[in-house]
Amino acid sequence: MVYTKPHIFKPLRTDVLTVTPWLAPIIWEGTFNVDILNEQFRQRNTTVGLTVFAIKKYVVFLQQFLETAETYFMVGHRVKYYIFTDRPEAVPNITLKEGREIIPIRVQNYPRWQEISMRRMEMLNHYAQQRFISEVDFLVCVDADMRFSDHVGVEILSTVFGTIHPSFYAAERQAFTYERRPTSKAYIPQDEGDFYYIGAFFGGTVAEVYKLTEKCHKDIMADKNKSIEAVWQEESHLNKYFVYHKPTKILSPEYLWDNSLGNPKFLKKKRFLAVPKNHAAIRNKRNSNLK
Ligand code: 4GW
Ligand code: MN
Repeated sequence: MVYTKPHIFKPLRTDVLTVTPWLAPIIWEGTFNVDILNEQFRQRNTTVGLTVFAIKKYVVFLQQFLETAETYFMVGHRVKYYIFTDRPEAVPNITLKEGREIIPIRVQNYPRWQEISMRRMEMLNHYAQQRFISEVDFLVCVDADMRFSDHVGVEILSTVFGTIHPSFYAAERQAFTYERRPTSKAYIPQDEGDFYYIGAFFGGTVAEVYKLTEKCHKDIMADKNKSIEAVWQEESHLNKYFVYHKPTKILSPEYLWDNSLGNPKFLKKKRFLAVPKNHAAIRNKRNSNLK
């Protein structure tokens, strides 16, 4: 394999932070060689599980989600799409590349949207132990109202990873929308926390996603028993988890962007984009913090 040699006096990016104080890489365009990484992960015959929930009306997002994933997500590697849905018959029948498979998983619906969103932790935890552990090496857990628009490959894979929320990459701690009520299990004090991570994109090895989802689900249930619900539901619990179990890799906002946030100079690629929702047609309420 032919490629340019790394040079100790030539940092690949000087405009953005590329490593955290606990030495986890932050993944930006220009910082990695995809050929080297593909070779490493192919040697191990890596299989990736992409989990997505499409409950009720959210099945409308699946066609574009899956079609764009076929073009950009883990191309050349083994992929299993786990589609959690209450309407398995509505999962589109898409022609997939070799080594890729769609696996619908029937799950129940919950009447409150907050519950639909939060119960993802419980269901991921259950299926991690039941099924994913024997079928895939890594899990990538994402929202359904998304489309891939550029390369998302094995550079994201690590023991446990999170993604910087595109609305808060430059924000100070006080501006992070962490849960601030000490009575919630998701509480984070004002002087703690590194980044504000988005609930729509996280993952890791099956064992680590099992631990993460177990902790988040247990804390969600503990809150529920005290009649408290964290300000941004499971995203608040994910952020709490990452304060005390720091991610081993962090995805830059290239990996979750929203075009309503513009085109900042540092953003060389937009790899995974939020699909604008017709809020009136698709959902009852909830203002997204993706703004
Ligand atoms: C309000 O009426 C709703 S419905 C808010 C979320 C709803 C919902 C979410 C749903 O009806 N069905 C569903 O499958 N979901 C899943 O939860 C889906 O995977 C979605 O991407 C994820 C998080 O909800 P969201 O994308 O609407 O949240 P934001 O706007 O914060 O990305
Ligand atoms: Mn979403």
